[in-house]
Amino acid sequence: MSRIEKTYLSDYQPPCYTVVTTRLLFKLDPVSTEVTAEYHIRRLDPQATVLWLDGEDLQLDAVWLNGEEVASDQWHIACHRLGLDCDYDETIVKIKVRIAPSRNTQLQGLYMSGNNMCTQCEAEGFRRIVYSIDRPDVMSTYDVSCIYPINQFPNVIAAGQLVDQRALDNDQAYIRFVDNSPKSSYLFALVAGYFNTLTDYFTNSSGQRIDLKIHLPMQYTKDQAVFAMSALKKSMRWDEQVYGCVYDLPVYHIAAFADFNMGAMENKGLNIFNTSALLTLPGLTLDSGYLRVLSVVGHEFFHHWTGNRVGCANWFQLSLKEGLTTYREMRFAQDIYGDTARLDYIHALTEGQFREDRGPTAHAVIPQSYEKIDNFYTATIYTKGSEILRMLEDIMGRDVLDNAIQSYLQRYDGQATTMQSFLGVVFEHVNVDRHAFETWYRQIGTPKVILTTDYDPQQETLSVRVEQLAAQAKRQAVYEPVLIPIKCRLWSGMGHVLRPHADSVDRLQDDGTWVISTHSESQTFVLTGVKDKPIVAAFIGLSAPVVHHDMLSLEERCQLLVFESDPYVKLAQARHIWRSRLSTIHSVWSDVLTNAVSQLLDDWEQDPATTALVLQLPTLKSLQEEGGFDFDMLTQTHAQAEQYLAENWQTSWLQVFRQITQALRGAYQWNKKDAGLRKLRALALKMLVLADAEAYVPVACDLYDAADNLTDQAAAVEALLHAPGTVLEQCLARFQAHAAEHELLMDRWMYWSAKSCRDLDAVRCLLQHQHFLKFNPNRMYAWYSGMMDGNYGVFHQADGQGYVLFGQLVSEIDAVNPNTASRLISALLQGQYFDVQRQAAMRKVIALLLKQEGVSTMLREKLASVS
Ligand code: HT7
Ligand code: ZN
Repeated sequence: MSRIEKTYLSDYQPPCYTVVTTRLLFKLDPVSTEVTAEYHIRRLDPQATVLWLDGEDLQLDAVWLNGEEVASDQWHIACHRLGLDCDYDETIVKIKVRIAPSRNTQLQGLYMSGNNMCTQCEAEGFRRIVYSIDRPDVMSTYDVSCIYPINQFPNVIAAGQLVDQRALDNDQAYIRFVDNSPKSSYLFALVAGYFNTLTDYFTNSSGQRIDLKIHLPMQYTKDQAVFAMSALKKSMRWDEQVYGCVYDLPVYHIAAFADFNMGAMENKGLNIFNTSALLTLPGLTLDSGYLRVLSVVGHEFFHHWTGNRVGCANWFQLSLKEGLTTYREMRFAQDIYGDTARLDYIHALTEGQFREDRGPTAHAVIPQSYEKIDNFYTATIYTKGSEILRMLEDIMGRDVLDNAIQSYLQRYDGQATTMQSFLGVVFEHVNVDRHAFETWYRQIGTPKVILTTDYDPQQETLSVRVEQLAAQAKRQAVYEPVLIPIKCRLWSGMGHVLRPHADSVDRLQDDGTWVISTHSESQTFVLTGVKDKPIVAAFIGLSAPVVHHDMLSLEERCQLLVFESDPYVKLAQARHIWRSRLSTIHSVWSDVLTNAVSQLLDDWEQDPATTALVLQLPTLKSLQEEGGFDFDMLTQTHAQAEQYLAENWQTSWLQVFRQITQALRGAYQWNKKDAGLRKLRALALKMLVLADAEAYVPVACDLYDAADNLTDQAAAVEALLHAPGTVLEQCLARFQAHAAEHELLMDRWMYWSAKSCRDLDAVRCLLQHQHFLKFNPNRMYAWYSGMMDGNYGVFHQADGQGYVLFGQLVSEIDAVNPNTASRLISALLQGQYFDVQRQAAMRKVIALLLKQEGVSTMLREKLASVS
């Protein structure tokens, strides 16, 4: 049984010893790599006499203290820690261990990806390489040498300056890198193998030349890294211009691997990427994938300042680097791609983070305790952390916020710090209720905001009453109000913007938007100068991470769908409409809704991407896991409503399809305009196939045949998912044949195959497929997303057999890679929204997994959250 040990924020103590310099020598060998670490240790706490070093899965060979070998009976190893008596102010500790990269299937520490070697040290992976003080507030310089078989690993790269490289006897070689700016151990990185390297350079604002190198395993051609390289250069320039953050190391390496637990890792000077977050080609990458690569490349680069140069004192502060970097990434994506990029972050919040808050693993942005910090790389830490900062844009203005962030970076450069320090700087720039703002970081759960309005035509005043409470009142006994900015715009019933008097609101803008900020449980704002009875478009741009309710009628919601230009308001209203209409078996449709749909389809050219999102029904998963539905009934009404949407507007869908096809003539280009058109055309095609399969399946097949890009192929396949007969199977077989060329295409094939399984036997069959690679995270997430996006009904079939099958799979994966298992399991943790029969079946599987011998700490922590 793995250890059960919690770490508490309240127990945090600064380190007793720190590491001044780290010298590492690797003798690289996939089967048995020898690692020697020599640390210059400095005592910080004069009372300390025992130096504790972290280590996991290491074979300890020898230890030296100030040049003297320590006899093995003097080592104390307990609970993954090595204790050494060390009653000195300055000490040189040398440690030799052996590790086995080829047996490291967890993908944490030093491991093999194919024939190449790479590292992943965040959060606590460095201790799987060598005994170390593996905590983020210990920062040291690194001097890294490697002896390696030159034929097996012709390229070996670590961060820092290359200071020596030579051939040795017996086909061995030696290389040495020195990184003199202190960094935390989780930022250490090393890669080795055969690479195709794309090179370029960037001249920073101080005139210094930075060499840029993207290293790809040999099976990938360099053209697949060209887009990422241009994204890197854009992020470097952008960070200089917006935040004054200059990159000043002589080289910036990126290496990509197909086996990686997350999207990418910001190791200082040597980022490591999942191939799925780096490689692009039109035939390989969806439109959404290009935006993801742009954002992830930016994100990792922005960590150079927010995370690497200014770090976290402990892992409870994870959102200090991840929330802030996600916020900067979003700003970058919006500046480069356009404001529509915001929609992805809104989606991550409302679909990912809100769901997390509703489930058993809900936690605060600054959690109070954890068992495995790896379980806390969550939507709450990243997305909610970012959205909390984004609120400050509407409270204090972007420029003031940017200045505050810059001051923080200057003040704490080279240090590992806390959220408190960051907020301390922010509150030097703005005068708001600090307590109510900081509550966002401590309190678990999504706030719910209820808006009620009262218009007085005589006085021309609008009273807006704002109440806030816990969205999940049952789970949150005490709710503390938080600071919430609400950005709004008023519409007349005729579609004109109504402007209140500027002195009755904050930040009244030319576009008619304004802000009210509340920090109490209930507050009423009185707006003056409102000339007509208004419809309030509230939370424009999603100005706070809350769920909100208003008292609008269906007619008013439909008016907002048509009048309002803000995509979030449109989406929120559409979601509200679909949700409330689908919750009854009575007719979903009414005249006002029908007219609004017609109008949106007539005006599709205004904003094709948002039109597609508004007219796409929310997924079964998203509706069910918000609560309030009988699953079997929802499945039925959802299918009926979609069918009606397809059939009733068949002529409009066809017109949209034809007009867009006309507009998209010419070779594929990734840009906002074309991507929006492709998105809406994909929906139109799906609707046409639903409405009349006989007529439109051939149209989908033609699109597939003619496509010069994956996005259009995807549009065809997604439409064919609704076709009767074997046409989809044939199409997928063709896709599979060419997907063999690239594992990212095989991931896509796996996604569609999982989506298209019509029963559990088909799922079982897929699990036996040669390309169902249980131990490759990308392949497993592809399968999982396919199941959840398109096959939710099979997974949740009433007899619970879907859960049993899934439980077995997760258990097998856990034995090899707990990180993947722990991420996949979340599907089983949302039982509370299902009927008792399904709930019981989920619990049974959870109980079984918990009892299993050898269940990992990561998975157990998640399972145990369902109590
Ligand atoms: N900071 C990176 C975190 C990360 C990670 C964490 C746990 C296990 C594997 C991991 N790979 C990368 C990602 C980022 O936010 O940039
Ligand atoms: Zn990050």
